[in-house]
Amino acid sequence: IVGGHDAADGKWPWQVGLWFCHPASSEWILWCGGSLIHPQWVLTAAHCIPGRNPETRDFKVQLGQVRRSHNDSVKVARIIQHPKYSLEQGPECGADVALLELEAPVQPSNLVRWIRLPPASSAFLPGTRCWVTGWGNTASEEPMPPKTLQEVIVPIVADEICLWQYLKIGKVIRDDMLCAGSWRRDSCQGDSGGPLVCKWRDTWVQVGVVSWGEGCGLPNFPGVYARVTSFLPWIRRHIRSSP
Ligand code: 4AZ
Repeated sequence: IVGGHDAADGKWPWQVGLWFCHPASSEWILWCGGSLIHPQWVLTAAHCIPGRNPETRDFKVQLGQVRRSHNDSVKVARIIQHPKYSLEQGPECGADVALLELEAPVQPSNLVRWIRLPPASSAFLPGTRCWVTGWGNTASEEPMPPKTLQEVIVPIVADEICLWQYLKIGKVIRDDMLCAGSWRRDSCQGDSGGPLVCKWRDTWVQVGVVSWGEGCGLPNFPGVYARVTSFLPWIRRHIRSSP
């Protein structure tokens, strides 16, 4: 997160940290963000799941803590990547969402709670002040991962403005993406998979999943997010069909 500050305990109770056992060093690293969208399901980015045959044992999920810690993390039982996500092309081709089923449902508390998905009909006007959270880099030039979860306000950017700005560097913003952020307020590497949340009629809803962007916090290049409303039927189908 660029331009943010430390989040207070319990302010973003759906935020999770996705830990990955790095094959080269076999060390656990805080690899990506994610969000609890149900007692037993986490939404994250498809590009946070490396490789063709990911193993559930290489992942674990940190809940209810703003500090980086995998001490009481939860195991992953199942990984479901969106079928339209392309491993070869990466997040710029869209469908950058994945679901993680946890081994057991979590108990809600002051520190752990799931976030609502937005109604299919919801729309957020350009300029709407939403929030993005994560443990990713706080600057693009000087990677400096923070100890505490960071939060920052990012305005929703009009689709046509974002499309035009990225077209100038030869990149296409697709219908299943949305843009948010401004100069010096953005998500960054390491925040991927984490939630972009907005208030909808007085309740928080998750509007985006941190996906990609040109640098971090640059003028004219807002952060690009997977648009949650584009994936509602896919998400609901998987969550419903679990035992
Ligand atoms: C990344 O590399 C990344 N500024 C994530 C988010 C953004 C840029 C890059 C958005 O994972």
